[in-house]
Amino acid sequence: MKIVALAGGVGGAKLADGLNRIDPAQELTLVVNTGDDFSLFGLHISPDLDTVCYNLAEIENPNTGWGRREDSWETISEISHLGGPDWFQLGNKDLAVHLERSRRLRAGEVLSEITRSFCRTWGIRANVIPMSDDLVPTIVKTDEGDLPFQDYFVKLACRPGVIGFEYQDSTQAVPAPGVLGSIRAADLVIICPSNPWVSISPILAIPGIRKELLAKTVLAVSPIIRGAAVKGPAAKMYQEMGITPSAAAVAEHYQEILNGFVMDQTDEDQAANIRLADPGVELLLTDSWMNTRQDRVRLAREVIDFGRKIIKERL
Ligand code: FO1
Repeated sequence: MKIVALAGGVGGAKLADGLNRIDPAQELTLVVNTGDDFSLFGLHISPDLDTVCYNLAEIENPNTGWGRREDSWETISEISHLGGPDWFQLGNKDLAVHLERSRRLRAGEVLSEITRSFCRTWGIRANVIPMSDDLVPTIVKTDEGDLPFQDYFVKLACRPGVIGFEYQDSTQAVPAPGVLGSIRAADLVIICPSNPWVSISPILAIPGIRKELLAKTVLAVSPIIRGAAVKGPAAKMYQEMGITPSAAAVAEHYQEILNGFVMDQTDEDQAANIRLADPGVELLLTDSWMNTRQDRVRLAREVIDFGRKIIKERL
């Protein structure tokens, strides 16, 4: 089966990893958020691309989910000692990736080519593509003003109250080569349990992507369980924008493009609301926690089986 998954952040990377490990192998393309890309020390940093790739290559830091396993911190410590910016924790191995990516960008390669080359080196089976080779920085509109995403997320630890989001320059951006084609050819599109506002909406803001999805069987997995985000500020964001954080709120977020929705079995009380708001959407209630690598594969398998069932019914 040809599968496209949209992903960003640690939750998204976990399911992407599960989908990549399924046996027998599926033809998997991962379209990854780059709205959180930013520049530091003159380097181009792509945290979500790296988080997805590190998880697929099993070289991720298992404690944080982002950054590298068994990394060391001499460079950032020395920068800190010199009075430089030390708010974004860059390990030495991770820094090598940003240095080499930035060198290649300056030499004229585009992000999607560089990503393909890195994935070959890391032995990654799936086709990993950034949503765009163009810069589309996410701006968080807050009660303390407009903030670049990493300033809001890391420097200010998500403290400012969120008013809204801007996916800057998205209207002029072009999907990276292979994004639209892989969606067009896909049997199933899976929206990973990533933050809807800052991981998935930036992808949907790239011209052409949403339109392609309307013609597809699309499933989303809720990153919110019992009103709280599994990781990160998604629930806080919903709350501050006046929406009760819930699986139902996530389903509503994607309503226009959704055929199926996967939510945690402990959220059964949400099911009726979702069915009422969108009678066309099919629901799968399951254990959606991914604490171990086996959990990732189990959930990925369940999501794919659910997708197969919906595809059959839609024929
Ligand atoms: N997140 C943090 O909360 N603090 C950090 O210092 C930090 C460093 C970092 C370095 C490399 C990388 O690839 C990711 C890193 N992240 C850090 C995570 C990142 O900011 C977020 O996970 C994403 O941008 C949101 O999906």
